[in-house]
Amino acid sequence: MIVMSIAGVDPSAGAGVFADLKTFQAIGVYGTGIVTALTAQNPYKFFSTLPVSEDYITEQIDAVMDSYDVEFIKTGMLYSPEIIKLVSKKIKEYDLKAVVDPVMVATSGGDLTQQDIANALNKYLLPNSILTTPNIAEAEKLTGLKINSKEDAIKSCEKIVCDSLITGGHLDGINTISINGEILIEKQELIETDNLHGTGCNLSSAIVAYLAKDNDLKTSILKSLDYVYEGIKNGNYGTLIAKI
Ligand code: PXL
Repeated sequence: MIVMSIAGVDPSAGAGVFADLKTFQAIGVYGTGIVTALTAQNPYKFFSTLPVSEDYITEQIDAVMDSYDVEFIKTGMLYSPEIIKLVSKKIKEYDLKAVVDPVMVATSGGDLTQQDIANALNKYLLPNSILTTPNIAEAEKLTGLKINSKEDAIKSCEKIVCDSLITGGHLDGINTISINGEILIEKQELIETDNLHGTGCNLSSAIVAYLAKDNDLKTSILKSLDYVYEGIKNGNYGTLIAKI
């Protein structure tokens, strides 16, 4: 059970590849990590981004695929339309099942993408993916539809070109799931906390880990929503990391 994260590095390790690896480990799968960009940030402040060249991202993916048998991957911060294109090419080349966290803006307001990447995600990556996990703002960018209610979220979910989970942290805890055209609503209580940095990263990597452990997509999503919820309650992410 070897999985892969293709994402950016957050050195404070609440988000990005480092966080993904911790989640893979916690759920019991072996994680590999492809770095698309370095960032300098902490949960409160974003300083800067240093993208990795497309050639070197390609070399990292090929190096891992050369010796590991990977079936499920997640993608996080992909930074540019060019990186999105190369990742979707690799997904096809290696027949990978991808869960896409369509990362666009950091919680701390940092520059996680070079420009508007919603088009490139819709055109190149999502049609070749098994699931995408946008939050409300990302879903609005992907679909062009405003989301103010459960009904709006359902419409957006149905418009996204692959199966989708629109997370409900900014919609009263209402998570909207669309699998094979079927809608499922999973409501969670909101928790009063500032311990939210990286929750999206950890959610998508948990889904990949549960998929690799032979759960179906719906079960993997529901288990991952619980996993992240417990993590938020226990202070496992960004800001309260010292409590571990
Ligand atoms: O959660 C979005 C995200 C993804 N990837 C990296 C990040 C962040 C948020 O800060 O830093 C590298």
